[in-house]
Amino acid sequence: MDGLATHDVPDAVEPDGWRLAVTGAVERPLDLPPAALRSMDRVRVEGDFSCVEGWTATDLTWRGVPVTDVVERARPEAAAEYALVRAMDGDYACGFALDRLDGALLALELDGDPLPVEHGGPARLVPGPADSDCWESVKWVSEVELLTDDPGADDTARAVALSRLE
Ligand SMILES: Nc1nc2c(c(=O)[nH]1)N[C@H]1C(S)=C(S)[C@@H](COP(=O)(O)O)O[C@H]1N2
Ligand SMILES: [Mo]
Repeated sequence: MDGLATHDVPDAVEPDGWRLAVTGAVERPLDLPPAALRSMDRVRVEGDFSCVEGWTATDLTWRGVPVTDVVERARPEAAAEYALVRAMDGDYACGFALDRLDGALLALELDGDPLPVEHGGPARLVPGPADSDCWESVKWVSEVELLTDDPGADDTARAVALSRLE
């Protein structure tokens, strides 16, 4: 059984005092402390994780809050169709059509322990069962911004992640 690769944690990542913001095309913007997320129903997602770099981590068990539950609490506007998931490491942000977040988790635990900062703690987006790219598993999530339009060039995740390979 192989685990996740361990990458450097960028200086901008600051887990102390972490909160999760839900912003943009919502009626009720949220700024949630960790205790608020821990008080929500949590679910488990199991599976392997592969990076385009050529490695696979097998049999991971993530536990956390469904992203859609968090988003619903902010009451998205009817026109909201996309989400840009931002992270603490600078301009890292990954865009999703909202229906792609069905089944996605805001993971707070990995294999029964609090998610270590090396692997994206306090919270990491774990995309649902549909095919996803490794850079869509956003570590150090800080904000979910709801959008009415495709985020286009604001979606930096692929470019930033690939620039960090090697
Ligand atoms: N915020 C953020 N999330 C990220 C990345 C990143 O650089 N920043 N890299 C992505 C890539 S390319 C991979 S393969 C995985 C690596 O996860 P790991 O460090 O837990 O192995 O995180 C993904 N999520
Ligand atoms: Mo990756």
